Parts: sequence; C-alpha cells; structure tokens
Amino acid sequence: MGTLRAETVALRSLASMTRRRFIELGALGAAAASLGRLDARAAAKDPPQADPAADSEYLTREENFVNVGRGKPPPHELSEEKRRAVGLTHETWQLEVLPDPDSNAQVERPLSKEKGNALTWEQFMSVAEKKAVRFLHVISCTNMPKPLGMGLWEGVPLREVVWLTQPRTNIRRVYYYGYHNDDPKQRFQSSLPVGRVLEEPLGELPVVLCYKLNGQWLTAKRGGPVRMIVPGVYGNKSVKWIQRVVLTNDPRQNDTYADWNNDTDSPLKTCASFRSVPEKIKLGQVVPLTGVAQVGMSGLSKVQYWVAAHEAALPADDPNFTSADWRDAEILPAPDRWGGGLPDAKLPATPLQFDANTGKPREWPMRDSIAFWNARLSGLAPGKYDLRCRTIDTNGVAQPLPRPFPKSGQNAIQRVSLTVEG
Ligand SMILES: Nc1nc2c(c(=O)[nH]1)N[C@H]1C(S)=C(S)[C@@H](COP(=O)(O)O)O[C@H]1N2
Ligand SMILES: [Mo]
Repeated sequence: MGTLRAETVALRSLASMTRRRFIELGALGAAAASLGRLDARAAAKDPPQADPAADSEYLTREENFVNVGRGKPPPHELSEEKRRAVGLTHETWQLEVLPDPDSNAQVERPLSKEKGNALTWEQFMSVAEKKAVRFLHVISCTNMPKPLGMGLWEGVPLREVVWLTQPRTNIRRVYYYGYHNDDPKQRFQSSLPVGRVLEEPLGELPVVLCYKLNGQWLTAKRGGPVRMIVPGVYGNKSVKWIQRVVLTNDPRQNDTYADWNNDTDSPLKTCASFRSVPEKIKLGQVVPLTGVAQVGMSGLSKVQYWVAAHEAALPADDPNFTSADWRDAEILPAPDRWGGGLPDAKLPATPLQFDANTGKPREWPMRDSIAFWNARLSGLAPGKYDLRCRTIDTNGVAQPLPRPFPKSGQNAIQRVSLTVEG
C-alpha cells in the first residue's frame, strides 16, 4: 500500500453510479477497507424502490468508471495543448514497437520514432478497419473490493501490430508502457508472455490495443487515445496511454504492480458484493437487496446471502462461514438494454461473446464480466442484523475460496448492516 500513498483514487462504486454519488478517498488502503460500508450507507439514503434493479444500467458510463491512474499530474489532467505535444491526441499519437536493447530479441522492421516509422493514428485506424474486435469486459483492481466498471471495449488485437514488425526469434515476452510525464519514476508498466499475445486459449478473448469504450473514442481519463485491455485478469495489466511495446527475450515479468507486492498473473476471481441495502427499515417492510457478482475464471453458478443477528456468535473455526444459513439470491438474466450511454442502449456490431444470429450472449452469466443479483428479505423481527453475500463458482466452490489471498484480487465476504425498527 505504501507505494500508493501519493495517489488520489476517486472511487465511485457500481452501487452509487446511477445515483451520481461520488466518494473520494486519499488512499487505496482506506478505500479497500471501507468501500463496502460507505457504499451501503450512500445507497441507504435513497428510499427503497419498488424495483431497485430497474434503473440500473449493465454497462458503466465512461464518467462513472472508478478511475485508477497514476502520475503527477495524471496524463488525463494535462492541458489539451500539452497532450497534443506529448502524443496523447489522435493527431499526434504514435506507437513504437521495438526489440529490447538489453536482450537478443530479433525484429526485422521495428516501428520507431527515431527511424520515423512509428505507427500513426491513421495507420492504426487502417489496421482497425480490417481487424477491430469488440467485447464486453469488467475492469477490477486487484486491491479494491468491487468492479470499477463494466465496458464494451473496441480495439485491434495487439498481435496484429506485433506482426507488422516482422519479429523473428528470441522473443518470449512483451513489455508495454504508457506516457508518464517523461519521468522514469512515474512509469507504470506491465508485460505478458508473447504466447498470450499471439494466441488465446479456447473461449478466451484477445489482448487488444483499445481505442473505444461503449462505442465512443476512449477518453483521456480512461487511457486514451489508446490503452491495453488484457482480458481475464485484473486492471493493472490494462495499461493506459500506451505509446510503446517492447519485444524481449527476458522471460520475467517487469510489472510495476508486481513490484508493489501484487500477484499480477492472477486471473479474475468470482465474487459478489452488495449494490444497495437500506440502512433501516420498519417492521413488516420488505427489504430489497441488490448486488453485483464478478464472474471470474471459474464462472458463476450461484449468489447467496446470509442474514445474522448482529450480536449472534459467529461459527467457531469457520472463518469463511461455510456452515452458515446461506440462501440463494436471483441472478438476473442478460439485459435487453445495455445502457452505458450506447445510442438506444443497443450494442454496435456483434461483440465476440455474442451470437451474430440472435444478437445475444452465447452464455450467461458471462466470464470476465458482471451479473446483477436481487433478493428480498421479509419477516425480520426488530433488531440489528449483519448481511453477507458470497458466490458459488461453477466448480461448486464458495467465495473466498479457492483463492482467498488478497494480493491476487480482493474477494473477502462483504458485510453490511441493517436495522429493523420496532
Ligand atoms: N498508465 C497507467 N495505466 C494504468 C494504471 C496506471 O496507474 N497508469 N493503473 C492500472 C490499474 S492498477 C487499474 S486497476 C486500471 C484501472 O482502470 P480504469 O481507471 O479505467 O478504471 O488501470 C490500469 N492502467
Ligand atoms: Mo489496480
């Protein structure tokens, strides 16, 4: 956490997005520790609605994404003029793809600013005309308890650009870098095995150089003109403000996030959180619970909730509450309207996970994305309660297992409280 001390992380949870609430916290640590509670509180100020899911949009509007992007100043806060000068506008952006000078990687035709042949926006767009793909994918931070946003991303598979350089041999890894105020200390970088870039496992999505979110040009805040989107893993691999790709024979990762004690190779975990829970209700009132589940590598089969009296003793020797009285919540089906500011809330040409004939997702819940869930509580006696939620993955494993360690992605069981007034 120490490495994040200087950052300001603006947090806006999925729960409060549609309510335009905004929580700003100075440190990621504080955020991780308290987001769940703050969030439930914020949501609780609104009266319970007849159907709390009705006003919710599946895709997150650009302005509602929780932002995690470092720099002094962060590149999106630079003036338009300065961004033009440093290659962060469409007119001035260029991408270099180079062999690592510290390794023996062999590349026939590097794309470099020095040689005057770095890829321009215009050239990039002509590759996009033939090769662009779209897919839905959630962005989650390793160290934060809820998704930062759910997007429809459009981009060019990174391999298309790698192949332009005619790579030959001694290439085992791909490093990539964004713009960071020309200050090496501010660099935020990540890397992938070259195999992950050139091919994906069955059912997996390609790594892309992304230039659109929800059908609109990627904003500076989201990492525009171009950011990486690396499917299947946490946000730290999806470096923003991309300007350089380096092909290396060094098989080790060089990720900034790994230096900060994170398990950066971790695939997304399956886990649930609350979106809105009223803080207080009157005796006899039905309690609508809404939440979101992140669908990680092991898929999602159930979301469950557990209501416990606040004073009740917790089961001994059962830190994950496996023996508690968990009840099934309802996982909502794929939406008809996708939201996110898409015109008419309709998706543009078929995302990779969709069937072109039906225009619907081939499976639901969909991996690497989210699913909303609902439950209704009734018949609670006056008193104070603790509510918890968890997922069961498609292997039948309950959250936070099988991967409970927080540095590979936060998936602790969330707790909120509820008072029933007599
Ligand atoms: N250049 C750059 N890219 C970055 C980061 C950063 O600090 N600098 N943060 C990463 C991390 S840790 C996360 S979780 C995601 C967040 O993406 P978002 O701000 O679009 O939600 O961006 C990633 N890309
Ligand atoms: Mo992150």
